[in-house]
Amino acid sequence: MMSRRQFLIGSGAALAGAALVSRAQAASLPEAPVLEKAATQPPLIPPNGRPYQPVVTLNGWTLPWRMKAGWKEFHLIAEPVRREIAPGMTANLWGYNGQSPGPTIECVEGDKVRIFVTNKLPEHTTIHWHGVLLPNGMDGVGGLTQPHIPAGRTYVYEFVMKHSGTFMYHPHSDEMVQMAMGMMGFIVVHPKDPDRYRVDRDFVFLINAFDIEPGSFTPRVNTMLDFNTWCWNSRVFPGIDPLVVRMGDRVRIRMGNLTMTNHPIHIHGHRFSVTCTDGGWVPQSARWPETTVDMPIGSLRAVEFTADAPGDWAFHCHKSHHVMNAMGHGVPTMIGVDQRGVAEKINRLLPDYMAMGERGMAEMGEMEMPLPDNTLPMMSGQGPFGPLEMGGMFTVVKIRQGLARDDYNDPGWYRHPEGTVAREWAGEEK
Ligand SMILES: [Cu+2]
Repeated sequence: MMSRRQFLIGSGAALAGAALVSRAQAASLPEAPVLEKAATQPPLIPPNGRPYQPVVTLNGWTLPWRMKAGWKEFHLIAEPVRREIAPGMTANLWGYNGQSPGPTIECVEGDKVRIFVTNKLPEHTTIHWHGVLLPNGMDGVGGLTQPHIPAGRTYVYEFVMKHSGTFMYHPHSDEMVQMAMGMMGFIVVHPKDPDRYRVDRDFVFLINAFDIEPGSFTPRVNTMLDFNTWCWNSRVFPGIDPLVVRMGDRVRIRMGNLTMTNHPIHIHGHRFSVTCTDGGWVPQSARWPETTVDMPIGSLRAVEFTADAPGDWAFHCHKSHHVMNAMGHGVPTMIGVDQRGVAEKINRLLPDYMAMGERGMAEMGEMEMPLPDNTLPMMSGQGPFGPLEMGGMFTVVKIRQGLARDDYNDPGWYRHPEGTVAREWAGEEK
Protein backbone atom coordinates (compact mmCIF):
# COMPACT_ATOMS: atom_id res chain seq x y z
CA MET A 1 0.00 0.00 0.00
CA MET A 2 1.06 3.52 -0.63
CA SER A 3 1.23 5.81 2.34
CA ARG A 4 1.66 9.53 2.04
CA ARG A 5 4.27 11.39 3.96
CA GLN A 6 2.82 14.83 4.30
CA PHE A 7 5.40 17.54 3.89
CA LEU A 8 2.75 20.18 4.38
CA ILE A 9 1.90 19.26 7.96
CA GLY A 10 2.43 22.03 10.51
CA SER A 11 4.07 20.03 13.29
CA GLY A 12 7.71 19.69 12.36
CA ALA A 13 8.08 16.96 14.97
CA ALA A 14 6.66 14.31 12.63
CA LEU A 15 9.70 14.24 10.41
CA ALA A 16 13.37 14.49 11.16
CA GLY A 17 14.06 15.91 7.71
CA ALA A 18 11.31 18.51 7.85
CA ALA A 19 13.28 20.67 10.25
CA LEU A 20 15.97 21.01 7.62
CA VAL A 21 13.56 22.49 5.06
CA SER A 22 12.41 26.04 5.68
CA ARG A 23 8.67 26.62 6.21
CA ALA A 24 8.36 28.60 2.96
CA GLN A 25 10.18 25.88 1.01
CA ALA A 26 8.09 23.09 2.53
CA ALA A 27 4.82 24.84 1.75
CA SER A 28 5.62 24.85 -1.97
CA LEU A 29 6.76 21.23 -2.32
CA PRO A 30 4.51 18.55 -3.77
CA GLU A 31 3.96 15.61 -1.45
CA ALA A 32 6.36 12.69 -1.66
CA PRO A 33 4.43 9.40 -1.51
CA VAL A 34 6.26 6.31 -0.27
CA LEU A 35 5.73 2.64 -0.98
CA GLU A 36 6.18 0.22 1.89
CA LYS A 37 6.18 -3.16 0.15
CA ALA A 38 7.95 -4.69 -2.79
CA ALA A 39 4.94 -6.13 -4.67
CA THR A 40 4.17 -5.05 -8.24
CA GLN A 41 1.63 -2.20 -8.09
CA PRO A 42 -1.13 -1.83 -10.70
CA PRO A 43 -0.47 0.70 -13.51
CA LEU A 44 -1.09 4.33 -12.56
CA ILE A 45 -3.77 5.60 -14.95
CA PRO A 46 -2.84 9.27 -15.49
CA PRO A 47 -5.42 11.39 -13.59
CA ASN A 48 -4.42 14.60 -15.39
CA GLY A 49 -1.97 15.93 -17.96
CA ARG A 50 -1.60 14.34 -21.42
CA PRO A 51 -3.12 10.84 -21.74
CA TYR A 52 -0.93 7.74 -22.19
CA GLN A 53 -0.98 3.97 -21.78
CA PRO A 54 0.84 3.43 -18.43
CA VAL A 55 3.59 0.89 -17.74
CA VAL A 56 3.78 -1.76 -15.00
CA THR A 57 6.97 -1.74 -12.92
CA LEU A 58 7.97 -5.26 -11.90
CA ASN A 59 8.01 -5.32 -8.06
CA GLY A 60 7.68 -1.56 -8.11
CA TRP A 61 5.43 1.40 -8.77
CA THR A 62 5.00 4.75 -10.57
CA LEU A 63 5.51 8.04 -8.76
CA PRO A 64 2.35 10.20 -8.57
CA TRP A 65 2.74 13.87 -9.51
CA ARG A 66 0.81 17.12 -9.36
CA MET A 67 0.13 19.59 -12.16
CA LYS A 68 1.04 23.17 -11.31
CA ALA A 69 0.71 25.99 -13.85
CA GLY A 70 1.53 23.66 -16.75
CA TRP A 71 4.40 21.87 -14.97
CA LYS A 72 4.32 18.20 -13.99
CA GLU A 73 5.85 18.18 -10.50
CA PHE A 74 7.42 15.12 -8.88
CA HIS A 75 9.12 14.80 -5.50
CA LEU A 76 11.87 12.24 -4.94
CA ILE A 77 13.37 11.62 -1.52
CA ALA A 78 16.82 10.03 -1.47
CA GLU A 79 16.97 8.00 1.74
CA PRO A 80 18.07 4.77 3.42
CA VAL A 81 15.44 2.04 2.92
CA ARG A 82 14.84 -1.53 3.95
CA ARG A 83 14.01 -3.65 0.95
CA GLU A 84 12.80 -7.21 0.89
CA ILE A 85 14.96 -8.97 -1.74
CA ALA A 86 12.73 -12.06 -1.58
CA PRO A 87 10.58 -13.52 1.21
CA GLY A 88 13.09 -14.47 3.94
CA MET A 89 15.71 -11.88 3.09
CA THR A 90 15.78 -8.14 3.70
CA ALA A 91 18.60 -5.71 2.92
CA ASN A 92 19.58 -2.27 4.18
CA LEU A 93 19.80 -0.25 0.99
CA TRP A 94 19.66 3.35 -0.17
CA GLY A 95 16.84 4.32 -2.50
CA TYR A 96 14.01 6.75 -3.11
CA ASN A 97 10.58 7.18 -1.52
CA GLY A 98 10.74 4.05 0.60
CA GLN A 99 12.08 1.60 -2.01
CA SER A 100 15.08 0.58 -4.06
CA PRO A 101 14.85 1.04 -6.99
CA GLY A 102 12.91 4.27 -6.63
CA PRO A 103 9.52 4.74 -8.27
CA THR A 104 9.20 4.89 -12.06
CA ILE A 105 8.76 8.39 -13.45
CA GLU A 106 6.28 8.44 -16.34
CA CYS A 107 5.58 11.45 -18.49
CA VAL A 108 4.78 12.42 -22.06
CA GLU A 109 6.87 13.89 -24.86
CA GLY A 110 6.59 17.67 -24.56
CA ASP A 111 5.86 17.63 -20.80
CA LYS A 112 7.48 20.35 -18.73
CA VAL A 113 8.75 18.43 -15.70
CA ARG A 114 9.91 19.80 -12.38
CA ILE A 115 11.50 17.21 -10.10
CA PHE A 116 12.23 18.08 -6.48
CA VAL A 117 14.96 16.00 -4.87
CA THR A 118 15.20 16.00 -1.07
CA ASN A 119 18.37 14.41 0.29
CA LYS A 120 17.90 12.41 3.48
CA LEU A 121 21.07 10.35 3.03
CA PRO A 122 24.01 10.73 5.41
CA GLU A 123 26.08 12.19 2.54
CA HIS A 124 25.58 14.43 -0.49
CA THR A 125 23.97 13.20 -3.72
CA THR A 126 22.69 14.30 -7.16
CA ILE A 127 20.45 12.71 -9.80
CA HIS A 128 21.47 12.18 -13.40
CA TRP A 129 18.63 11.63 -15.92
CA HIS A 130 20.28 8.92 -18.04
CA GLY A 131 19.50 9.24 -21.76
CA VAL A 132 17.27 12.32 -21.46
CA LEU A 133 18.25 15.24 -23.72
CA LEU A 134 18.23 18.31 -21.47
CA PRO A 135 20.06 21.57 -20.67
CA ASN A 136 23.59 20.94 -19.41
CA GLY A 137 22.91 22.41 -15.97
CA MET A 138 20.10 19.86 -15.37
CA ASP A 139 22.26 16.80 -16.14
CA GLY A 140 23.00 16.08 -12.50
CA VAL A 141 26.75 15.48 -12.53
CA GLY A 142 27.92 16.65 -9.09
CA GLY A 143 30.85 19.05 -9.31
CA LEU A 144 30.64 19.32 -13.11
CA THR A 145 27.19 20.74 -13.84
CA GLN A 146 25.88 21.53 -10.35
CA PRO A 147 26.95 21.52 -6.70
CA HIS A 148 26.35 18.19 -4.94
CA ILE A 149 23.07 18.27 -2.98
CA PRO A 150 24.12 18.40 0.69
CA ALA A 151 22.41 16.12 3.22
CA GLY A 152 19.17 17.69 4.39
CA ARG A 153 18.64 19.98 1.36
CA THR A 154 16.14 20.00 -1.48
CA TYR A 155 17.19 20.81 -5.07
CA VAL A 156 14.94 21.22 -8.07
CA TYR A 157 15.46 20.06 -11.67
CA GLU A 158 13.41 21.58 -14.51
CA PHE A 159 13.40 20.50 -18.14
CA VAL A 160 11.17 19.62 -21.08
CA MET A 161 10.90 15.95 -22.08
CA LYS A 162 11.84 16.49 -25.70
CA HIS A 163 11.63 12.92 -26.93
CA SER A 164 9.74 9.74 -26.04
CA GLY A 165 11.54 6.58 -25.02
CA THR A 166 13.11 4.51 -22.26
CA PHE A 167 15.49 6.06 -19.70
CA MET A 168 16.59 5.84 -16.08
CA TYR A 169 17.85 7.95 -13.21
CA HIS A 170 20.75 7.38 -10.83
CA PRO A 171 23.16 9.45 -8.71
CA HIS A 172 26.28 11.10 -10.15
CA SER A 173 27.74 11.69 -6.66
CA ASP A 174 29.82 9.05 -4.89
CA GLU A 175 28.44 6.93 -7.66
CA MET A 176 30.10 3.62 -6.88
CA VAL A 177 28.77 3.56 -3.32
CA GLN A 178 25.35 4.99 -4.06
CA MET A 179 24.64 2.58 -6.92
CA ALA A 180 26.08 -0.38 -4.95
CA MET A 181 23.55 0.60 -2.25
CA GLY A 182 20.65 0.50 -4.74
CA MET A 183 20.02 4.10 -5.82
CA MET A 184 18.34 4.04 -9.23
CA GLY A 185 14.98 4.33 -10.94
CA PHE A 186 13.25 4.02 -14.31
CA ILE A 187 11.96 6.82 -16.58
CA VAL A 188 9.43 6.26 -19.35
CA VAL A 189 8.51 9.10 -21.69
CA HIS A 190 5.40 8.20 -23.68
CA PRO A 191 4.82 9.45 -27.24
CA LYS A 192 2.59 12.52 -27.57
CA ASP A 193 0.18 10.48 -29.71
CA PRO A 194 -0.95 7.68 -27.34
CA ASP A 195 -1.56 5.36 -30.32
CA ARG A 196 2.03 5.61 -31.54
CA TYR A 197 4.05 2.53 -30.51
CA ARG A 198 1.05 1.45 -28.42
CA VAL A 199 1.16 -2.02 -26.85
CA ASP A 200 -1.25 -3.84 -24.57
CA ARG A 201 1.17 -4.56 -21.72
CA ASP A 202 4.31 -2.58 -21.07
CA PHE A 203 6.60 -3.89 -18.28
CA VAL A 204 9.72 -2.15 -16.92
CA PHE A 205 12.51 -3.12 -14.54
CA LEU A 206 16.15 -2.39 -13.77
CA ILE A 207 18.80 -5.09 -13.71
CA ASN A 208 20.89 -4.60 -10.57
CA ALA A 209 23.26 -6.55 -8.34
CA PHE A 210 24.53 -6.45 -4.77
CA ASP A 211 27.27 -8.14 -2.82
CA ILE A 212 25.60 -9.20 0.42
CA GLU A 213 27.45 -11.68 2.64
CA PRO A 214 25.20 -14.56 3.70
CA GLY A 215 23.63 -13.60 7.03
CA SER A 216 24.25 -9.86 6.70
CA PHE A 217 21.96 -7.00 5.69
CA THR A 218 24.15 -4.32 4.11
CA PRO A 219 25.80 -4.64 0.68
CA ARG A 220 29.59 -4.50 0.45
CA VAL A 221 30.10 -1.32 -1.54
CA ASN A 222 33.72 -1.85 -2.61
CA THR A 223 32.99 -4.96 -4.67
CA MET A 224 34.03 -4.49 -8.27
CA LEU A 225 32.95 -7.66 -10.09
CA ASP A 226 32.20 -10.48 -7.69
CA PHE A 227 28.56 -9.72 -6.84
CA ASN A 228 26.39 -12.52 -5.44
CA THR A 229 22.82 -11.16 -5.36
CA TRP A 230 21.56 -10.86 -8.95
CA CYS A 231 18.37 -8.86 -9.06
CA TRP A 232 15.63 -7.46 -11.21
CA ASN A 233 14.42 -4.33 -9.46
CA SER A 234 16.25 -5.39 -6.28
CA ARG A 235 14.38 -8.73 -6.16
CA VAL A 236 15.60 -12.29 -6.77
CA PHE A 237 13.70 -15.42 -7.76
CA PRO A 238 11.44 -16.71 -6.24
CA GLY A 239 10.73 -13.13 -5.12
CA ILE A 240 10.34 -11.67 -8.63
CA ASP A 241 6.67 -11.38 -9.62
CA PRO A 242 5.53 -13.15 -12.81
CA LEU A 243 4.77 -11.09 -15.91
CA VAL A 244 1.07 -11.81 -16.40
CA VAL A 245 -0.07 -11.52 -20.02
CA ARG A 246 -3.34 -12.05 -21.84
CA MET A 247 -3.11 -14.41 -24.82
CA GLY A 248 -2.77 -12.39 -28.03
CA ASP A 249 -1.55 -9.21 -26.31
CA ARG A 250 1.26 -7.16 -27.77
CA VAL A 251 3.85 -7.06 -24.98
CA ARG A 252 6.76 -4.71 -24.40
CA ILE A 253 9.43 -5.31 -21.76
CA ARG A 254 11.79 -2.40 -21.05
CA MET A 255 14.99 -3.14 -19.14
CA GLY A 256 17.93 -1.06 -17.94
CA ASN A 257 21.27 -2.48 -16.79
CA LEU A 258 23.00 -0.82 -13.81
CA THR A 259 25.28 -3.73 -12.91
CA MET A 260 28.99 -4.03 -13.69
CA THR A 261 28.53 -6.75 -16.32
CA ASN A 262 26.37 -7.53 -19.35
CA HIS A 263 23.29 -9.75 -19.16
CA PRO A 264 21.99 -11.89 -22.05
CA ILE A 265 18.26 -11.83 -21.26
CA HIS A 266 16.40 -14.75 -22.80
CA ILE A 267 12.71 -15.52 -23.18
CA HIS A 268 11.24 -18.93 -23.97
CA GLY A 269 8.52 -19.77 -26.47
CA HIS A 270 8.52 -16.45 -28.36
CA ARG A 271 10.58 -14.30 -30.69
CA PHE A 272 10.94 -10.61 -29.99
CA SER A 273 12.54 -7.55 -31.58
CA VAL A 274 14.44 -4.76 -29.90
CA THR A 275 12.24 -1.71 -30.54
CA CYS A 276 13.75 0.98 -28.31
CA THR A 277 17.11 1.78 -26.71
CA ASP A 278 18.12 4.65 -24.43
CA GLY A 279 18.94 6.46 -27.69
CA GLY A 280 15.40 6.19 -29.04
CA TRP A 281 13.06 4.01 -31.11
CA VAL A 282 14.57 1.50 -33.53
CA PRO A 283 13.21 1.96 -37.10
CA GLN A 284 11.12 -0.98 -38.34
CA SER A 285 13.65 -1.68 -41.10
CA ALA A 286 16.47 -2.15 -38.56
CA ARG A 287 14.74 -4.72 -36.33
CA TRP A 288 15.51 -8.43 -36.43
CA PRO A 289 14.07 -11.41 -34.57
CA GLU A 290 15.79 -12.61 -31.39
CA THR A 291 15.07 -14.73 -28.36
CA THR A 292 17.98 -13.28 -26.36
CA VAL A 293 18.99 -9.65 -26.01
CA ASP A 294 22.36 -8.76 -24.59
CA MET A 295 22.01 -5.91 -22.11
CA PRO A 296 25.22 -3.86 -22.14
CA ILE A 297 26.36 -2.12 -18.95
CA GLY A 298 24.65 1.24 -18.48
CA SER A 299 22.13 0.67 -21.29
CA LEU A 300 18.40 0.28 -21.82
CA ARG A 301 16.53 -1.93 -24.27
CA ALA A 302 12.84 -2.45 -24.97
CA VAL A 303 11.79 -5.73 -26.59
CA GLU A 304 8.37 -6.47 -28.08
CA PHE A 305 6.52 -9.63 -28.99
CA THR A 306 3.01 -10.93 -29.53
CA ALA A 307 1.99 -13.37 -26.81
CA ASP A 308 0.73 -16.12 -29.11
CA ALA A 309 1.60 -19.22 -27.06
CA PRO A 310 -0.16 -19.93 -23.76
CA GLY A 311 1.89 -21.31 -20.87
CA ASP A 312 4.43 -20.50 -18.17
CA TRP A 313 7.47 -19.34 -20.11
CA ALA A 314 10.85 -18.97 -18.41
CA PHE A 315 12.38 -15.49 -18.69
CA HIS A 316 15.90 -15.14 -17.33
CA CYS A 317 19.50 -14.03 -17.63
CA HIS A 318 21.49 -16.61 -19.57
CA LYS A 319 24.65 -16.24 -17.47
CA SER A 320 24.18 -19.35 -15.38
CA HIS A 321 25.82 -17.78 -12.29
CA HIS A 322 23.17 -15.07 -12.40
CA VAL A 323 20.33 -17.49 -11.73
CA MET A 324 21.80 -18.35 -8.32
CA ASN A 325 21.63 -16.57 -4.98
CA ALA A 326 23.99 -16.16 -2.03
CA MET A 327 26.78 -17.81 -3.90
CA GLY A 328 30.40 -17.90 -2.79
CA HIS A 329 32.67 -18.20 -5.83
CA GLY A 330 35.78 -19.73 -4.20
CA VAL A 331 34.24 -23.20 -4.08
CA PRO A 332 36.27 -26.14 -5.47
CA THR A 333 34.58 -28.44 -7.99
CA MET A 334 33.92 -31.82 -6.35
CA ILE A 335 32.19 -33.65 -9.18
CA GLY A 336 33.51 -37.21 -9.28
CA VAL A 337 35.42 -36.82 -5.96
CA ASP A 338 34.56 -39.43 -3.35
CA GLN A 339 34.03 -37.36 -0.19
CA ARG A 340 32.74 -40.09 2.15
CA GLY A 341 35.86 -40.50 4.28
CA VAL A 342 36.45 -36.76 4.52
CA ALA A 343 32.85 -36.03 5.50
CA GLU A 344 33.01 -38.56 8.35
CA LYS A 345 36.18 -36.97 9.74
CA ILE A 346 34.83 -33.40 9.46
CA ASN A 347 31.55 -34.51 11.04
CA ARG A 348 33.36 -35.34 14.28
CA LEU A 349 34.30 -31.64 14.46
CA LEU A 350 31.28 -30.05 12.75
CA PRO A 351 28.16 -32.20 13.23
CA ASP A 352 26.18 -30.24 10.56
CA TYR A 353 28.79 -30.64 7.83
CA MET A 354 27.50 -32.05 4.55
CA ALA A 355 29.59 -33.25 1.64
CA MET A 356 28.33 -31.57 -1.49
CA GLY A 357 28.69 -31.48 -5.22
CA GLU A 358 29.87 -35.04 -5.76
CA ARG A 359 27.17 -35.72 -8.35
CA GLY A 360 26.49 -32.14 -9.47
CA MET A 361 24.68 -29.51 -7.46
CA ALA A 362 21.01 -30.22 -8.22
CA GLU A 363 20.62 -31.41 -4.62
CA MET A 364 20.89 -27.74 -3.62
CA GLY A 365 17.40 -27.19 -5.00
CA GLU A 366 15.88 -29.69 -2.60
CA MET A 367 17.90 -30.02 0.57
CA GLU A 368 17.57 -28.01 3.72
CA MET A 369 21.06 -26.71 4.34
CA PRO A 370 21.85 -24.89 7.56
CA LEU A 371 22.21 -21.26 6.43
CA PRO A 372 22.68 -18.06 8.44
CA ASP A 373 19.49 -16.06 9.03
CA ASN A 374 18.56 -13.59 6.28
CA THR A 375 20.17 -15.75 3.58
CA LEU A 376 18.29 -17.21 0.63
CA PRO A 377 19.10 -20.74 -0.54
CA MET A 378 21.22 -20.79 -3.70
CA MET A 379 18.61 -22.44 -5.88
CA SER A 380 15.02 -22.32 -4.83
CA GLY A 381 11.46 -21.96 -5.99
CA GLN A 382 9.03 -24.80 -6.46
CA GLY A 383 7.18 -25.35 -9.71
CA PRO A 384 4.23 -27.65 -10.44
CA PHE A 385 6.65 -30.46 -11.42
CA GLY A 386 9.29 -30.01 -8.69
CA PRO A 387 12.13 -27.70 -7.69
CA LEU A 388 13.11 -25.14 -10.34
CA GLU A 389 16.79 -25.06 -9.32
CA MET A 390 16.92 -21.35 -10.18
CA GLY A 391 17.44 -18.15 -8.20
CA GLY A 392 18.49 -14.58 -8.96
CA MET A 393 17.53 -13.18 -12.35
CA PHE A 394 14.68 -15.53 -13.24
CA THR A 395 10.93 -15.27 -13.47
CA VAL A 396 8.05 -16.55 -15.59
CA VAL A 397 5.88 -14.93 -18.27
CA LYS A 398 2.41 -16.37 -17.68
CA ILE A 399 0.34 -16.19 -20.85
CA ARG A 400 -3.32 -17.05 -20.46
CA GLN A 401 -6.49 -17.07 -22.49
CA GLY A 402 -9.39 -15.02 -21.17
CA LEU A 403 -7.76 -12.52 -18.80
CA ALA A 404 -9.29 -9.06 -18.52
CA ARG A 405 -7.46 -6.19 -20.24
CA ASP A 406 -6.20 -4.76 -16.93
CA ASP A 407 -5.81 -8.04 -15.01
CA TYR A 408 -2.27 -8.56 -13.69
CA ASN A 409 -3.15 -11.06 -10.94
CA ASP A 410 -1.10 -14.26 -10.83
CA PRO A 411 -3.30 -16.90 -12.51
CA GLY A 412 -1.41 -19.84 -10.89
CA TRP A 413 0.46 -22.54 -12.81
CA TYR A 414 -0.41 -23.37 -16.40
CA ARG A 415 -2.71 -26.34 -16.99
CA HIS A 416 -1.30 -28.18 -19.97
CA PRO A 417 -3.70 -29.73 -22.46
CA GLU A 418 -3.67 -33.53 -22.29
CA GLY A 419 -0.68 -35.11 -24.05
CA THR A 420 1.40 -31.89 -24.35
CA VAL A 421 3.94 -32.45 -21.56
CA ALA A 422 7.28 -34.22 -22.05
CA ARG A 423 6.91 -37.76 -20.66
CA GLU A 424 8.88 -40.89 -20.01
CA TRP A 425 9.26 -43.06 -23.05
CA ALA A 426 7.47 -46.30 -22.40
CA GLY A 427 8.08 -47.94 -25.75
CA GLU A 428 6.05 -47.81 -28.95
CA GLU A 429 2.46 -46.87 -28.15
CA LYS A 430 -0.17 -49.12 -29.73
CU1 LIG B 1 23.02 -11.80 -15.81
